[in-house]
Amino acid sequence: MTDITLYDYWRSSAAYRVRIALGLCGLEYKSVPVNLLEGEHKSESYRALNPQGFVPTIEIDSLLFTQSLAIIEYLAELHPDAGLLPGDALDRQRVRALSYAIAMDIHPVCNLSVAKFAKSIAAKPDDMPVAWFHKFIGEGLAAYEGMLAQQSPSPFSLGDAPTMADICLMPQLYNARRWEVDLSNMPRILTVEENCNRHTAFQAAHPDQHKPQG
Ligand SMILES: N[C@@H](CCC(=O)N[C@@H](CS)C(=O)NCC(=O)O)C(=O)O
Repeated sequence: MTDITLYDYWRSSAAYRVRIALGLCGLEYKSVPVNLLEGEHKSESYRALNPQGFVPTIEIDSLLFTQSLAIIEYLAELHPDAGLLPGDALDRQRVRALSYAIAMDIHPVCNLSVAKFAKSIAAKPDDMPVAWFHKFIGEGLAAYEGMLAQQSPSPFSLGDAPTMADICLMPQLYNARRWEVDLSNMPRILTVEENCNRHTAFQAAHPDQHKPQG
């Protein structure tokens, strides 16, 4: 892999996942910002790259890839030593289950366009989006905590090193904190968060490092 361009938005959880994965694989990349608030992801030129009109899109050696988990699994196959997915089939299943609990069950209902539409038809629009995010992020993360509690304690979501599960968890926690979701009853998640926060790949991918200047 020589030439990598990430179509990115600093606060996008899905793009943040891919930034972490690239860091864990030790891959350098060029970032092209796509401003979601200005609707750039719905433009004809961006949809030519990603027909779904979502970020991220990644271009690797002139090939386009979409869907953050599919991108991460592709990177995992090309860079098995990065440990994004464990070598053992049972552990891989566990990591995927944790990852999907966030990426497929929490994230889609908290997407910008979904929350905006929900607000437009809500009986109590003034409660939106806070009540919405508190419910779906709070319940979803409580379930993730329950999944961790079924396993023996470990520094990361599964084992002693970060995997795709932590890559999905950290952006979701960033959002949870942004919306002030109560995480106090989630000790296993808080331990994982602390360990990820010490890791350079997670630090470098943090939205604060990718926020537009000025
Ligand atoms: N399943 C997709 C989801 C991508 C996605 O939802 N991206 C969000 C940002 S985190 C987006 O582009 N939202 C734009 C919108 O909702 O209009 C993936 O994992 O790549």
